[in-house]
Amino acid sequence: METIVALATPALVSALALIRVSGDAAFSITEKLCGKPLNGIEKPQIVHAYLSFEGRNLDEVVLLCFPANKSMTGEEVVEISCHGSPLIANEIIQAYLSLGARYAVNGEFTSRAFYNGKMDLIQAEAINDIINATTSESKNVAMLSLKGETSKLLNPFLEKISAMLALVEVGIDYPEYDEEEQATIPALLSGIRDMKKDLDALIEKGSCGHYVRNGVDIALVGEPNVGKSSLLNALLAEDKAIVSAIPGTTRDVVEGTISLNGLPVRLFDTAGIRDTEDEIERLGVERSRKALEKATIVLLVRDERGETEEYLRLKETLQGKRVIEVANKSDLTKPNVSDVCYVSAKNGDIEPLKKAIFDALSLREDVFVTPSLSSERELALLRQTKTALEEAERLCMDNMTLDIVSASLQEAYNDIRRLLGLDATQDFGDEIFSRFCVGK
Ligand SMILES: Nc1nc2c(ncn2[C@@H]2O[C@H](COP(=O)(O)OP(=O)(O)OP(=O)(O)O)[C@@H](O)[C@H]2O)c(=O)[nH]1
Ligand SMILES: [Mg+2]
Repeated sequence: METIVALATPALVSALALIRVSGDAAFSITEKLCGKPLNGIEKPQIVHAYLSFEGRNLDEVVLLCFPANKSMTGEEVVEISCHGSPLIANEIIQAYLSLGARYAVNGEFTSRAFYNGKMDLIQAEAINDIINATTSESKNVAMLSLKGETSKLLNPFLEKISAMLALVEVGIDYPEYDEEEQATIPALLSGIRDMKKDLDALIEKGSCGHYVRNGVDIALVGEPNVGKSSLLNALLAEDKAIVSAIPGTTRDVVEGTISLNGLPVRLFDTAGIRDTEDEIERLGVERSRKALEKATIVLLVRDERGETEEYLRLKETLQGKRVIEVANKSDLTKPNVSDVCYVSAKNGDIEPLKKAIFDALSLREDVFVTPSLSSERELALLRQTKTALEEAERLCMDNMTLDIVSASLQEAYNDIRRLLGLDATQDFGDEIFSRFCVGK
């Protein structure tokens, strides 16, 4: 493979920078720059060296040299730890480019690892998740994927379907065989139904895992002065938004991020919604409406006045959204309605709201500590697998022949292989890895 090079650390002044090189000529180009023999290295080795090119000293570096059979990409890899100056890093990269390497594209190191069979697609995607995770919990779950724990969830499906397909084959090819060794429609049907149940559980868990992986957007909406900004500040434990007794204080959307027991949450405090003559406030109200459209959960906030006409009107427009009704200023009233979350932003009494958010997402504790198939790609393929199984179930019920049922089962089998990235084409992989950054 062509030799690729990229800076793996940010192009900023720092203590050290790391440059990564991978490909057939990784060792031979490095030899030219450091003047030390590297070809023939059989296990990972640390080499101290001075790099120079065309008579110029580049830097004193530490080289981590991995032979192809012991590297992350499955090719010769050299990781150059140099002094953390963008200038030095660039000079080293330019020297590699002059000697035949080319600059890596996004995610190319990981995609090579994938195509060289060093990891499956779920593991490769986990690398991106680990780097982008914003809470320890989401990072820990991504680590499970990297270790292959998530991929393992799919093995029982592959095993069950291939066992079924094998029995069907026997039935089609050797109809004279013992009944016991052949697939029968009732046996297939029960196997398919069991798998569908397991798949449903996987999809449900994955949908929750999706929130842990990607976080949720939560918008605070309500009439002016009910305490939305005060609630935002209480949730963030920080005086981020301006609070005042004057209705119409907040105009722009104010954003903040928190980890809610490990769940990454992006909060959007918005302008109080009301009809107004004030041009700036009106623009603010428009932004509030946009923010609530995007939100996964809407916190519909009211105060001690309870359900006002405007509140009910707003509630009406939120049909079909996940809404938590929040009664703020509970220090001024006694809770008297169920299904409403009583809080006091002023006293910092917001625990019930945190619980309500978890409940609204049906989040169980185990999604923070166990693997799940939770990316959009994974969930889409799981749903596709389910459709294929449903089709197989329907064909069984219609008493179709084994070969027809078998085609749907094969479809389900292929979907699961696709989940793992088996049989992936180059275009398909390029699409996925383009979301990575250079150097990964
Ligand atoms: N007693 C009491 N007062 C509160 C509470 N939360 C907020 N307030 C007061 O209510 C007033 C309005 O609070 P804000 O947080 O600015 O209300 P808002 O909904 O953001 O208002 P707008 O930005 O104008 O839409 C302020 O005087 C707050 O001190 C609470 O829990 N209890
Ligand atoms: Mg406000």
